Amino acid sequence: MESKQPNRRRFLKGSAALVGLAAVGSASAQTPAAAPAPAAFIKGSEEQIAYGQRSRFETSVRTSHGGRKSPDAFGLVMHVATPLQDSVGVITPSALHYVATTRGAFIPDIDPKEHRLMIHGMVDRPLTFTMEDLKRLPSVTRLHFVECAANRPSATAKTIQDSHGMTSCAEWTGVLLSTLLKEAGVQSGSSWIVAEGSEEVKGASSIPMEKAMNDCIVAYGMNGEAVRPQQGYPLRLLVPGFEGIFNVKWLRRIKAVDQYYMTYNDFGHLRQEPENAALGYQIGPKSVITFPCVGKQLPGKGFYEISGLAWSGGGAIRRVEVSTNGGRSWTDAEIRGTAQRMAHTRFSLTWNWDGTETALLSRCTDEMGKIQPTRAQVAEFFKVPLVPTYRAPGQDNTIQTWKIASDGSVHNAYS
Ligand SMILES: Nc1nc2c(c(=O)[nH]1)N[C@H]1C(S)=C(S)[C@@H](COP(=O)(O)O)O[C@H]1N2
Ligand SMILES: [Mo]
Repeated sequence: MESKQPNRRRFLKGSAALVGLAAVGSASAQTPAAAPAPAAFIKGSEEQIAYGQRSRFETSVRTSHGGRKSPDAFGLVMHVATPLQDSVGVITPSALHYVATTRGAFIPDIDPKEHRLMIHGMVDRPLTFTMEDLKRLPSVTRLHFVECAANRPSATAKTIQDSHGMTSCAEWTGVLLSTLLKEAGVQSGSSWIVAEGSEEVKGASSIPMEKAMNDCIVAYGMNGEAVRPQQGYPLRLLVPGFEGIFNVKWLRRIKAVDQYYMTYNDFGHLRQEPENAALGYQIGPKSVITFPCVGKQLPGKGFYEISGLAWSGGGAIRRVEVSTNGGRSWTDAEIRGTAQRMAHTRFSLTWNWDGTETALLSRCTDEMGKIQPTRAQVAEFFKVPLVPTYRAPGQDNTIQTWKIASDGSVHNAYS
């Protein structure tokens, strides 16, 4: 990113900025003081030593999504959202990764020693892999986001967790699916795969062979340890940049076939209208400002770092622009770290709030040159009127607006 690097430096050099910064700490005429000696200490326990826990003062948690309580009265796990309002950097801790089950699921309790992955159908050599077999094969480790179709900007959600928390980003380790398919020898004429999970309803998805042979990962590792049960332990499919439902968890079977197969997932999920269906595959460029965001309270005018996440199914994020005046003008934000392909990318922009009512927006551009749209642009594209209740079809990647009131409270609005 050779974009506006100097912005921040220029900002910090300005004398107005220094006054602003002083207001961030509790500066006063008194002598500055470091933190007092701790009043209490954590007594070591075998458990803490064996598997670490976060501080008891850290309370950020996942919450049920879409009005479906999780777990429900039967112990089924439904949709659960990531607390993006508390996120820093780009990796979602495994314990906070969002969870989606298509119809609610009892999380399978799979013994990895018993688990098998079968590859069959239109292949020369049907194969069965144990977890040990898979771990002997060449591996890849890549940062990728997963996002559910239930994730959409909102004018009414009370938290960003509700509107945008059905996406997370983790470091995934596993074997490229192409390695396994080449080993099995895919027959000419096979143009799709059907990937199937192990739970009672056998969540399954049809995926184009071209994608299967490109960058899909049969993953056993997540953020440096085994994939968590809620994310598909011991094995899940990662289909980078495609809608969440393709990322089959508790993966047990991959069948090479010659056509799209309808699965349990198709009912009520992937629509048949062409524009909906197409939008369900590769996720478009999307970004959201995670600070400030709805529900936060700015203590007063002065210096802030606007920060957010951008991602795209079309590759790496090339550019993020932020507007601090309701979309009238845009400034290039800084990309924090290295933008990875099909991964959350952190951006930020320094901002000196003058204390008046305004609105913050972000929009990103991916390596294909695709730009995140407004709702109005999507409605125009599909030639439908932009009524207040208009929902962009498919995976909604439209811009989210945060309104800043003069009292510093932050509210949401549609773009
Ligand atoms: N076997 C199986 N795989 C599944 C699902 C499921 O219900 N069963 N849910 C899908 C949906 S809808 C999404 S959005 C992603 C969510 O992945 P996560 O729970 O690891 O965040 O998993 C997909 N894979
Ligand atoms: Mo989903």
